[in-house]
Amino acid sequence: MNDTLLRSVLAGYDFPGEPTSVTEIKTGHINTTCRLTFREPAGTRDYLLQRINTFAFHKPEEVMENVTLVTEHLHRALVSRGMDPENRVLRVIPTREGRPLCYDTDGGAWRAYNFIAHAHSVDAVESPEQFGIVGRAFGDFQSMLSDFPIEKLHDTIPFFHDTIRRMDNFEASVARDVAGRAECAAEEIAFVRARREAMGRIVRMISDGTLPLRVTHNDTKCNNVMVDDVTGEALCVVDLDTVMAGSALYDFGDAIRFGASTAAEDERDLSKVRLDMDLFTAFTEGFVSRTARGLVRAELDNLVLGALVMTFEVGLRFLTDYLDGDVYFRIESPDHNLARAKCQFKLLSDMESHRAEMEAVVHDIVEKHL
Ligand code: GN1
Ligand code: MG
Repeated sequence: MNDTLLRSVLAGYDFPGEPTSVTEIKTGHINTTCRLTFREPAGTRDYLLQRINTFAFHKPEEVMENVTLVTEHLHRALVSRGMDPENRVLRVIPTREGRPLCYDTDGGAWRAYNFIAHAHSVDAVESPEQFGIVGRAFGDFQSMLSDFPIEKLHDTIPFFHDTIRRMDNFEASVARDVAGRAECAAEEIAFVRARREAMGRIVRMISDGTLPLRVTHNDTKCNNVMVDDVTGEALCVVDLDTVMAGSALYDFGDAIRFGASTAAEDERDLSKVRLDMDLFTAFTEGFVSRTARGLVRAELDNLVLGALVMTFEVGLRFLTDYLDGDVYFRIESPDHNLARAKCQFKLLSDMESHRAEMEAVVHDIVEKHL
């Protein structure tokens, strides 16, 4: 992290106390995040400072309008449920001028949040119980925002989960082949093309009104839930930049894609990549127990489709970025995006062969909670 830039950002805030440390947090492929520690008379206090990646988010002001409205709504929802919102919801820390964003001397856009204390997030789920907790957390998130005025939300990344548009962009990238990589990805390109029709179903069901639009998180990886260091209970859902109007299937599906896999998102040994049915069942139970009554039948009936489509879509995005020469996702090796795509497609193939089992699990859980 660049010290001069950081100093110019810190000067924009009125943090009480003396800064004692700045530590970069490396989870996340998009934004740059760090933890700031300040010494105060009564002890130390931490904040989360993040630079918003404006290549991904073209209008950071709109991101912060969404985040402010959503966090205020969540705060009120927690209070009305008799919960203490402290440490359970992000709070935007305003700059000296009272603004939600601070621009550094290079024009980079930064924002600060309260730091969720005595908590951590998990990149790999350790047990079905733990994933059930994550399921309840995203289910509660969905239900606490069910009365949020959706028309107030900006599309921070337009067409974010528009799988059909993403397939069109992918075809354009294959045709351009700017990095000369299409030949190395021939098998994956064929894999995508074979699923073009099937994977457009959610978008079509939204357009024809079968699926309603809801306030959705849109990036429901398990590491976006902070859990209590001691009790393991979920405290706070974070990474709210992509909260937009979307389908509940996206949130269910993306959580399964990431958390119910037997391997990391970029595992290269594909023999290790499968869907773990126990994890799938535990998350479904958690999520559906909190949302069943708020969702319509078409949503409950298509949760499994959500898992398939989200796995496909992220794989497609990794593959597209590989073809484009790695312009979007942060990578650690030249073929990282291709490895990620292969891993997602292996997971999707496994889901396709266990689809009937997945449908049966969802069916039983839904019936139980309706
Ligand atoms: C990105 O914020 P982060 O790094 O958790 C991406 C998600 C992908 C995810 C894949 C704004 O999420 O859409 O699902 O990587 N976020 C954005 O790991 O594009
Ligand atoms: Mg994210």
